[in-house]
Amino acid sequence: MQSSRSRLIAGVLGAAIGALSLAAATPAFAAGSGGVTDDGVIYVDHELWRTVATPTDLSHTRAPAQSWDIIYSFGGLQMSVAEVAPGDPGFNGGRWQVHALSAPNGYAAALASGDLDHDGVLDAADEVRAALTAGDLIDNGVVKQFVCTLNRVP
Ligand SMILES: [Ca+2]
Repeated sequence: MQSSRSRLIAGVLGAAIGALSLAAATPAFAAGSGGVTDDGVIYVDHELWRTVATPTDLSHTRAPAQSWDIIYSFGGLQMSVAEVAPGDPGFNGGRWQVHALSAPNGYAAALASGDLDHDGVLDAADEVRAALTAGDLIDNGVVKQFVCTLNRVP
């Protein structure tokens, strides 16, 4: 009797913790960051891609982490950067986890440590990771999950 009560309490606590983490992910979406990028345009490996159709918000699903690809969102500092595009090895069919980035030392510092090809913008995932490694970008975690395909901008 006692142990089944303990299991019940553990289950309730687990559900509460799950609800809390979902709540933490919700405000950015509710605040109208619904567009991942300005104009739905995004960098992948130094090329511009455009999001297609209306993104489907999947913030409340519990898909395993490995079935998502990452979009790095700069919160208006520059266009977002995705780590893969359709056709790339490991592309998960347009299932995206958006990570919010911030630049604690300023955007110029992030560029200085991450803009590996010196074209004035962080336009590839390896450039974003270089700035993250240098500490000039901070990954504030997942703020949104959705499904949306990408088309290359001509
Ligand atoms: Ca660059």
